[in-house]
Order: sequence, then structure tokens, then C-alpha cells
Amino acid sequence: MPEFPPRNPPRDRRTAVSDYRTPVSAMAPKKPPCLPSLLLPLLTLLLPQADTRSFVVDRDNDRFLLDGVPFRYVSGSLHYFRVPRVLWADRLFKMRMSGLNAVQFYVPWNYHEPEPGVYNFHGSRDLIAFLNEAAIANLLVILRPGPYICAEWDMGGLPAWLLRKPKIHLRTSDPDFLAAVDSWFKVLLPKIHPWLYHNGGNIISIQVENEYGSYRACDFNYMRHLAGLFRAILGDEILLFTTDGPEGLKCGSLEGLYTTVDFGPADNMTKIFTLLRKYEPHGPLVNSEYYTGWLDYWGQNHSTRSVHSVTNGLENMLKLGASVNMYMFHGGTNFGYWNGADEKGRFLPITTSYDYDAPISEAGDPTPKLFALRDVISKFQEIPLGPLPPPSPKMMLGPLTLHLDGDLLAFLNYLCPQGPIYSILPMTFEAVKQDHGFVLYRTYLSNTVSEPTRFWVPNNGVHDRAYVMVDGVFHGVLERNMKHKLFLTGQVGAKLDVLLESMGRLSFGSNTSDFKGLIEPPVLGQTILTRWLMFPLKVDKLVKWWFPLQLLKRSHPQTPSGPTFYSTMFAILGSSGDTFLYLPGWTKGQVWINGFNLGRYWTKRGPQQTLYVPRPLLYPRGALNKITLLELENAPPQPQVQFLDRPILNSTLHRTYVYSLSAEVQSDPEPMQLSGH
Ligand code: 6DJ
Repeated sequence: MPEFPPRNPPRDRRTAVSDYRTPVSAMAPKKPPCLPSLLLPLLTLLLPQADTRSFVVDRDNDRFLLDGVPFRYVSGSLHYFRVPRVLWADRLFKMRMSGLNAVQFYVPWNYHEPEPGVYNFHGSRDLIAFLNEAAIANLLVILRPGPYICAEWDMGGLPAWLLRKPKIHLRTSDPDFLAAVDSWFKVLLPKIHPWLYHNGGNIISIQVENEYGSYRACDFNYMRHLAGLFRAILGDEILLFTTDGPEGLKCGSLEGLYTTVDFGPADNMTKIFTLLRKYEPHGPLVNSEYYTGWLDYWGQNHSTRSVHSVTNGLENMLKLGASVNMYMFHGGTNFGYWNGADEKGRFLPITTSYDYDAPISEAGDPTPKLFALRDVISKFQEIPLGPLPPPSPKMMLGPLTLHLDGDLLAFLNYLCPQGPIYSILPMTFEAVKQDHGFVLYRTYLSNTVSEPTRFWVPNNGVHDRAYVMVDGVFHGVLERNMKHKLFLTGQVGAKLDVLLESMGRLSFGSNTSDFKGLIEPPVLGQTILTRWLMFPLKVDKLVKWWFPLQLLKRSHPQTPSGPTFYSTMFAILGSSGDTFLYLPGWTKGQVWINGFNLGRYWTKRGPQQTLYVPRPLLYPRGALNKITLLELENAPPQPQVQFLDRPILNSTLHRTYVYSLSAEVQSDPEPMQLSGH
């Protein structure tokens, strides 16, 4: 597998094109007439040549043509940003072996432009390498570069730094927004230009915006601007399209962009495709997001969709000759802080797992849904010969006992080496240029508060959770929409620390300007608290340091509650494998393996109880691995974790796992002795 793709898409893929356009029985019902042999050479001359690569809409016959041949895609969504790069090839191969001929994916702007004008296309952000892997797997590509993507991704893929202009109108023709979009697309689109199908690449179509019709701004000038920009950079040949739910077609579709729709197995296909015909009277029917499962929110039930309903709906669409993309075919994981959130009466953050009940599980294994879908697809087009790879080997380990490294406040100098920012009123994460994670807000009491007194933040102004300490002692949590007040006491001059956690920005809804932090100044009793120090915390940087945190600072809080670091080292003496980290009795926090941010856990709220640990993250053969937890509330009396051989994504189904110490595991060794550091 090449580490980096060639500058231009490999030419030899042209020979593989016939694989994509396996005739579809429903679309090409007529058998070719038996032609006299003399006519054959003539006919060959009329057929498209290898270098006349084209992907177009054939409006006369309600179908696509690939190189002039009737074609429909049966595609699946896979987000490269939710899968470690070393596993891209594996997942794409499995998709191809399931009978898909295309992969559809977004490009999250915020993943690639962390600061205005600073771009990252390396490692797991190497989009061109992903295109190359898709080509190697013989998959065409349907690209969705946004700028807004939704996708349950932080801020729907828009960079948080846009909110440094607090009045910006996202997803509209506000000049500030357009200027940022233009400069991003002037970087991104030229990169993908050589990968367009007619240029020798595998991208057959590109979506403009996403479900724009569901956004209340309904700004056609904005959509026209995007369409013009895409055309100016990518040219006239590439098929540009839009995708909307049925209710969004009105504001989401635009002349010149091919209109497609999205809906799931429970929706009325006939009704929706009939509605789509009002916007796209001729051409192939396309469902750009046919839901194989659904997303999960913390605190709500795990979502599933039955195999029967998903296969049935797919079969009905394929019978109609529609092109379909299955969302998701492989969901993956919201590693780090990348999950988005929704607002449905209250703020609902998305879980770390994005398994989606998809045909390929979060750990990359084929599920019964995959095999059932493959059977359906095989009725309509050829399936590549050969078996799907079996599930990857899984590993069990532990329990491991974690050391208490110290409370978060003890590490403040390391977490915020540049020191705090001072302001009379608290500033948002965006204002202090912290995109994700945590900011510590600190002030000092100006009076003694001897009776328990209400501490609260008006206007639901905690975005999204606040962990409150007085003189280092944890007093409890405030939470957006959920918990609005605490009662505090303290001496004059007491240090009031409020650790703010962003739980992920809204990724869908009418208002995506989801500022984080203390949005309003807190109030204690009748007093508005002022004179704040803001410490933007670089937690990941500290955790990535190899030596254990307790060597930096040994602090042993009397009552280890509130934001506290725990860690341990462990070795895998047997064979390593994919595994699922189980944190029984822990409350809520963030967890790292060997410095890689696995994501959030929230055992107390569920439904997700385990975090997927891909095997490539672990050092095998007795080498030391390190696990670090930042527990934000309360650790269990026995601070232990376990690695399980299967996920628990639905807490209502989970059994109690108690494994005895495995003979293969060297658990909880003494911290490494480091000399010379
Ligand atoms: O395009 C969206 C996807 O990225 C469509 N969709 C999916 C993904 O977010 S929720 C799940 C959603 N749209 C919101 C409207 C739901 C009725």
C-alpha cells in the first residue's frame, strides 16, 4: 500500500472502469441484438474510447451514463476522518467486496484548516491518499466537500474560528462567511481537480452544501455563489448535485445542480420520489442517504434499524432503477473531541461511537446486515468474487488498576504554559482561541459566603458542562439545559475554579453558532462575578508526554473527586487485537491510549459503555502501553478498567463483566523509572 499517492491519479485504473459499470439488469433489460460480424468493428468505433471518460445524466432515459454506458451506483458512506488511516484500505476493500461500486464521503473543513490559512492534509487527514485507496479498491467516489456537512461532526464541519467574528451568519452570503469559504475552496478544490472522473480520477460527482433546505436562512444567493465557485475551479463537466430531505427540497435545490433526496427504510419511497420529480422531472432517481441505522446521543437509547427493513427498502429502490448511497456503510468513531450535537428541546451531544448499526461495525467487522445487503445487491449487479475477510481478532485484558496522578488543577502550569487571559467578564472558548476540550475559568470571592448560596449562570449560559471547585474542593456540576444551580460557601479571597467542557458543537439545526464556555457571567447569590482568568488547556499535549503524570507532580487529593488524572502502564504479552475499553463505575471523562485521544466516556449516562480501541494503537509483544484517564467527576472506589472482546453500546443490554486477572497480562507495573528527564 503506497504511503503517498502519485501526484496524478494512476492511469492504469482506466482499465478497471468496466468493473464499475457492470450492466444493471433493471436498467438494461434489453439483450443486445445478434449482430452480423461485419458490423462489430463498426460498432466498436462508435463506442466510447478509453480516453473519453464521462459521467453524465441521461435525462431521456432517467439514468446515468458512465463512459456512455447505462450505469447506476450502489454506494456506501465511509468517513475517512472516523477511521485511522492504517485501516482505510481494509474498510474500503470490504465495501467493494460487499458489491458496492462507489464510496461517498464528506470533507470536514474544520479537520483540515485548524487556523485561518493553516492547512493540514497529512496522516489521517491525507484526503488524496484516501482517494487513492478508494481507487485501489476499485470504488468510484461521490464527494461532499460542504462547506457545511452536518454528519454529527463538531459544528457540522465548519471551523470554530469562524465564530471569532461573533456576528457572522454561517451558511449565508454574509461576506465574512463567503470570504472564508472562498479561501478554503481555493485550496481544496484544485487538489481534487485531477481526481475528477473525466480527468482520469475516480470522482464522478460532487455535492454542493448539505441539506441546505433544512437551514432556515434559505439564501439562494449563497447557494448560487457556491455553485459558481465550484464551476469556476472544477469546470463545467463534473456533475454537481444537492441533497435534501423531502421537506428541504424547496430551499435546497438549485437550477444547474442535480437534485437528490435522502430518506430511510421507514419512509414512503414512492411518495418521496414522486415529490423529487417535481424538482428533477427527468434523470435518474437518487437517494443520497439511505439510512442503514442511526446515530446515538448520550443519555438516550442505542439506535438500531432491522436488517429486514433496510434490505427491503434497498431492494425496492434498486427495482426502480434508482442510484443509492447507504449512510453509513461503515460509521467509525468520533475520536478526540470531534463529535457534534443536536438540539431537540435540549442540547444532545453525540456519543463517541459512530457505529450507526451500519453493515460494517465500528471495529470493521462484517455484520449480518452486510451479508443481507450483499444478497440484495447481487440480484441487480455482479458482486466481486471472493469471501469477505473474517472479523478481526479481538483481545481481552485486565482488570487494570489505575494510579491517581493528581487533580487537574495541580497540573495547571503544564496545561496552560502560556498563562491565563484576563477579562472583567468571562470570554468564550472562541474568543480565547480554544476550539475544543477544556477552558478553566478562575476568579476569587470578594466576600465571605458563609451560608450555602446559589451559584448559577443565567440564560442557560453553561456550554456545555461546568465542574466547580472552591479552593480546589469539588462542589459539583452545572450542565446546559440539565442542571442550572449549585450551592457554595467560601471565605473572602477563596479561589473559585470553573472548568468548562465543550461537549461538541451543534451539527444540525437552525442555529449552528454554538459558542462554548461561559456564555454569560456567573452569579453567586445576588452578585455577578467578574474579574476572570481564562486558562485554555492543552490537555492532549500534556498526555502525549511519555512519562507518567505523577512524575511531574505528586498530588494526592484527600477526596479524589472532580477533574482528576489517572493512568497506568500495561503490557500485552500474548497476541494483540482490536479491543473495547470498559470503564465500570467511572462517571464521565476523556481517555487516551499511548497519547491517542480515544474520545469521551460517560458510563453514568450511556448508552455507550465501551470505547473502540483499534489494534494498531497498541504496542504488542511485551512493550509498555499507557492508558490515561481524565475523570471529570467521580472515580469508582476501585479505579479499574478492562479491555473486552466485544462492544457494549447499549447500556440497557449490558451484563456485568468481571474477569479475573488474565495470566497473559502484566498489569499495573510500577511507573517507569526515567533517568535524565
Ligand atoms: O446529511 C445529514 C447527515 O450528515 C443528514 N442527516 C444524517 C447526517 O447528519 S441526521 C443524520 C441528518 N439530518 C438531520 C435531519 C434529520 C431529520
